[in-house]
Amino acid sequence: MKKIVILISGRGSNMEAILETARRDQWDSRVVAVISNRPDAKGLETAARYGIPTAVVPSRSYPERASFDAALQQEIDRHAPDLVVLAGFMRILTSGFVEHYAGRLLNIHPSLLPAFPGLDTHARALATGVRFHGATVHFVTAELDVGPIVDQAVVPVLPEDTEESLAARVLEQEHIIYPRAVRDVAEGRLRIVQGRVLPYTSDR
Ligand code: NHR
Ligand code: GAR
Repeated sequence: MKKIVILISGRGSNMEAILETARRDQWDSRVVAVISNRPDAKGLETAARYGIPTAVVPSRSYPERASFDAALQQEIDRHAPDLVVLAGFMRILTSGFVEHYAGRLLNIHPSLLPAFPGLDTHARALATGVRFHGATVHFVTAELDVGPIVDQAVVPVLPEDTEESLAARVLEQEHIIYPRAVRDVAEGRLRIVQGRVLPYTSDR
């Protein structure tokens, strides 16, 4: 049984998709804790409804990134997780933190990386006039939003789209690809080879 810790900052709909899928499909892996850097994150209540232990490590209370990351790492490691999942987690993490979880730290980013790393991805997609947009699940590395890609989903950008309508279309796909990716990584079905994510196969 693999142990998963989920980090959130807000609504937690991706977290809920993972909890719901894990329960429905009776995963062998288990979400052992949900941790937020914001005390007011709505996702904390959702996690509690699923009976998952929650904790807050308030980033506002730490003047330095390194001291926040150290406190967060300590809280995470109480659970000795096999996998740490960022789900709408809004704080850039220090290289020391990222290296501590190398190969077991996942993120979902709301764009088709390498397009639109960073924030405000839907507004930037609309402003750029791309015809397709989407979401990317990737391993987290020290450099922002460039880690090895686990999966992507594509959605069309429609002429009448607003930031909200586009975000909603992307989010629907996030809720499909993220639970699947989390399960595949937790259950050891994927490996990183020269910066690319490959399935384990019997013939290679
Ligand atoms: N940390 C590292 N080192 N590497 C990555 O790839 C990371 C990461 C931390 C978070 C998620 C990412 C996203 O999917 C993520 C990937 C926050 C920011 C940001 O600018 C950017 C990208 C992501 C998450 N955060 C501001 C900061 O100064 C704060 C913004 C806020 O609090 O609202 O940390 O998009
Ligand atoms: C999701 O769209 C996720 O991809 C994005 O924020 C939303 C969180 O929603 N993540 C980031 O922008 C990370 N910087 P959720 O809290 O309902 O899962």
